[in-house]
Amino acid sequence: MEDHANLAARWLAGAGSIVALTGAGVSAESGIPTFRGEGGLWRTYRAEDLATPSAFARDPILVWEWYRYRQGICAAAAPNAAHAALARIEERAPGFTLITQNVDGLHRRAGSRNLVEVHGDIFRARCTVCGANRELTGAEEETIPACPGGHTMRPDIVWFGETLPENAIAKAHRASASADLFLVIGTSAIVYPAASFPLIAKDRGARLVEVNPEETPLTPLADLSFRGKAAEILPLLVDRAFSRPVEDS
Ligand code: BJW
Repeated sequence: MEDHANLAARWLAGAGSIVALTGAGVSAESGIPTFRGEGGLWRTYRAEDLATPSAFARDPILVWEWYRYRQGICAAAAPNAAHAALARIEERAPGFTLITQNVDGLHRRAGSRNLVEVHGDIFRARCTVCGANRELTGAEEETIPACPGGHTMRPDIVWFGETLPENAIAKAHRASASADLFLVIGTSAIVYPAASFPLIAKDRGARLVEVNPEETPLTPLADLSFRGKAAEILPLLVDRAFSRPVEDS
């Protein structure tokens, strides 16, 4: 672990273009449940009932109630040491791109700015008719928000079977294709197309570093795998990379 940490720190300090892909595990230590695994949302709720266009068409009140409940959890949560470490990488490595599957807003609250949110934002609603998009403050009275034209709005989230925002995909693809170091943090790496970004980077010769307490389908491809919590491992790597002079890799 010690040697691996030093090596990863050297790669971080020396890389010209760093990209990270994060998933629900990065927010686990902020108290936000993951989707799969122990305590995961999909262990209690069926995705088909809550996170698909047909679920919303069938019962928009149920879907909104579930998202309001989760907004409450996200609003009460605070960014953890992993979010802070990623924001610090951006300060030190200006070309850094952070691709997140998370909709909780914690990366932004931690200070990350070059951020690509590929699955949407739980604090926004989008009109199902005109596409109008607005922030939800939590103070709204109505269960189902409406746009100024009176049409039903939905959570601005990418559900199963839906395409991801075109701009986000293009930016994530571009960054992945030109990365020379790609960090995969706290994701089961089974949901596509997000899980393809590290594969694109690896294909183009990038080094792949994974941080996750569990193995994932990407583990066999990783140049280094850290089996641990993001909020413990990432600050360690970032401290080593940027707090002291680094020898050549
Ligand atoms: C820690 C930790 C700690 C714990 N520290 N780590 C190719 C093949 C087969 C199917 C498909 C395919 N391409 C597309 C599909 C269909 C589908 C898909 O991928 N399905 C797979 C499940 C098989 N993809 C889609 O439908 C996507 N759209 C699409 O592809 O459009 C084109 C198209 C249309 C029609 C047909 C075909 C193609 C859209 C995907 C949208 C995903 N949406 C969700 C829900 C959002 C709703 C919401 O938030 O309410 O996004 S699903 C859910 O999974 C959420 C997450 O962003 C996403 C990824 O999950 P994540 O983040 O990896 O979380 P977990 O829980 O899975 O993992 C947590 C990890 O953290 C674990 O590994 C832990 O070990 C770890 N961990 N504690 C570090 N402390």
